[in-house]
This record gives sequence, C-alpha cells and structure tokens, in this order.
Amino acid sequence: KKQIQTWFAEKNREEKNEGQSPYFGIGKNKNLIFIQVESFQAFVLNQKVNGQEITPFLNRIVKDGMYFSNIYPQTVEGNSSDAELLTQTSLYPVKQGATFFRFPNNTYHSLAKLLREKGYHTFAIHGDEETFWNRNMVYPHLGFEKFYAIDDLKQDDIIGMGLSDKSTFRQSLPILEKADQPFYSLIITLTSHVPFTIPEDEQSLSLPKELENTPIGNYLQSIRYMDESIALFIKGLEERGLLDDSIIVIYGDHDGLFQKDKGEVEKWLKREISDEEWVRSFMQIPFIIYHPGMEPKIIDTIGGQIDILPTVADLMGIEKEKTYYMMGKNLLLQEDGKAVIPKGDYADEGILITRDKITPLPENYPDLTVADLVIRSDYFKDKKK
Ligand code: GP9
Repeated sequence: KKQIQTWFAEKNREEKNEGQSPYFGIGKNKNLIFIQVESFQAFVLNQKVNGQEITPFLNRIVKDGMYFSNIYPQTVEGNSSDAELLTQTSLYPVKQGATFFRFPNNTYHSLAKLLREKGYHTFAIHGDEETFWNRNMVYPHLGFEKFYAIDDLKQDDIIGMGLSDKSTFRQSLPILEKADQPFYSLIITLTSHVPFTIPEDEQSLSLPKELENTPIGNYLQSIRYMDESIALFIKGLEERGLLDDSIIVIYGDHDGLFQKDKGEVEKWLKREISDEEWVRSFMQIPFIIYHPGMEPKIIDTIGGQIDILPTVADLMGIEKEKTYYMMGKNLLLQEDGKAVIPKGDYADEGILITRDKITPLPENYPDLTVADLVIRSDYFKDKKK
C-alpha cells in the first residue's frame, strides 16, 4: 500500500502546477463516442497503395481534428481487453494473464463512472459474444450501464469473428439516437482482426499483384474497410443531428503487424526498415479526437494508451482532483513525453521510449509494478476518490 501511495503522491506532486489545457471543457455536456479500432496502426494514415489512399476518410478526420501522432500500444496478454483497461482506467494491465479474466470484479476508477457522476448515460457496443474477454463481467465494474453484444444485434452480416463493422455501426446509430443525452458510448470494432480477411465484394483497394493475398495486402484491405465503416457511421451521426453534439475519439487497440512481421511492410514499401525505425515510426497506434469545427492540431508528444483517459478527461471538463489515480499524463500538457512498453508482444524485455532514447526496462519498473499491485490488491475497493 505504501508503495502505491508514494507513487501516486509523487506523480500528483509533479503535476501540481500543470493546471489545465487551453482545451479544458470543450466537450463539457457533449456526448462522447469512443471508437476502439481493431489492429489499427498509425503508419497507414496518409499513405497510398497503387495510387489509392488507404484511409481517405480518416485522413480528413486527422487533418480537421486533434491528432496525436506518437502514441504507443501498451497491451500485454489481454490484447484488446487490455486496451479497454488502459483507456478506460489509465492503469497498466497486470504483468501476467488477462486482467479482465483475473480481476473482473475489482473496483476501478473509470471514465464511464466519472461521466455518470456528471449525469451521462453509458453503454458499450461490440459485434462479438458478450463473454469474449469476460467483457460482460467487467463492464459493469467499468461503469457501463448497458453492453450491446452480438446477441443484442441483428446478425445480418458476419465477417471473420463476428458482426461486420459496417453492420455494427449501422445498428449503433438508432441505439445512439434513442439514448438519453448526454451519453458516453464505447464502440469496439472487429473486422480488421487478424487474418484480415475481407469478402471480395467488400475489398475496395486494387492492390498490386505482389501484395494480393499476402498478410500486408489483406491488412491494408481490412483497414480500408474499417475506414469506410467509420465514414458511414459519422455520416449517419450527422444525418441524425448527433455529430454537432458529440466528441469522437478514435484509437487503435494494439498492433496488427508486429516487429516480427516487418518483412511484410518492407515488401509493400520496397525498402528495409531497421528495428529502431520500426519502434520510432511503425509501432504507434493512432489517437484522434474529432469534433466538427474544432481547431485542427497535430501533437507529436510521445505517449501511450495510458495517457488517453487523462487527456480526454481534460477536454470533457473533468476536474483535476478526479484524476488523482490515473497513471497516465494529460498529453496536452507534456512537451516530450514518454511511453512505457511492457514486456510482451512488442518487446521481449519491455522498453522505455523517449525522444532521445529507447532503453530496456528493468523487470520491476515502478509504473508497471505499481499498476500490478493496485490491481492484484483491489486497491481502490475502499477508496472513494
Ligand atoms: C474480440 C475482439 C478481438 O471480441 O475484441 O480481440 P483480440 O483478439 O484482438 O484481443
């Protein structure tokens, strides 16, 4: 307990004079829609294949919104569910196993709970079985009042593991339209899951011969499908008059192509990529905040998924004292930043990424150890804050 208390006290002492960003509260009382995108890496943005933009819609959103260009995935053995933990609670996952399976009934401080205190209605939507990653058990503890999973939706278009993204988004629109406002909705996509297989009539990219039916070709094709799904969703929000009253947050859950797959990306770009360049330029996931008419901004501060909640909390006008137990930083107030990558899919030993260096992490690196202790001891059980 002492170790946990000291870590948070020190972090909050450091942040004492930071104040709030100039964007504090721009989302106050607006709906908040999080879109967690399966296997979405930032290197596909603003890129072309065979002369075609891979993500034409998201390129526009990136240009018109607030784009964080240097954000790292920090998931461990819980993959997508770890991304949910990181972004909803600003805690690192436990070092071993999936936090959602090991500690489903913990008390968590979360975005949905903070927004509920402000009168928001909260729900999550995902086109897979509700039990996948134990989400049906964990979501109530993350503050979601309702979870619409595949059995709550019409199973009219199945791709890969579950309901297609186009169908999930199409069916989300009436749910959002009927919801009492303001609401907070977490929508989790699925179709761009490995092995990235998209039915032929949904493949919009015309790929060069050498990329057809390859992992990279399929990846790009599935990312284009996801781009189209989000475009239709945002258009639907606009048609229903919901877009002006909503803040949209889009981010990747984890990588789809890892360092071990860099040969695939090399095949596409027709050049070699060093291990260091992979970490500096290919491993990142996108983090985008969009609202029509907002002042566009690119922020290249280094950060991770752990920082998404404190950053969004600032925009939503959540008071500083409510962020005491968030392990991440408000990216709008950092200049250089850092990303802690736990041992796992991204790095054999865990790494610390800063502007100047990429260094190995010691096994007992404090941030990861403290998160592990918080979760394993259910530390927040008796804490109101
Ligand atoms: C499953 C989906 C994918 O519902 O979120 O999970 P992953 O295999 O990427 O962890």
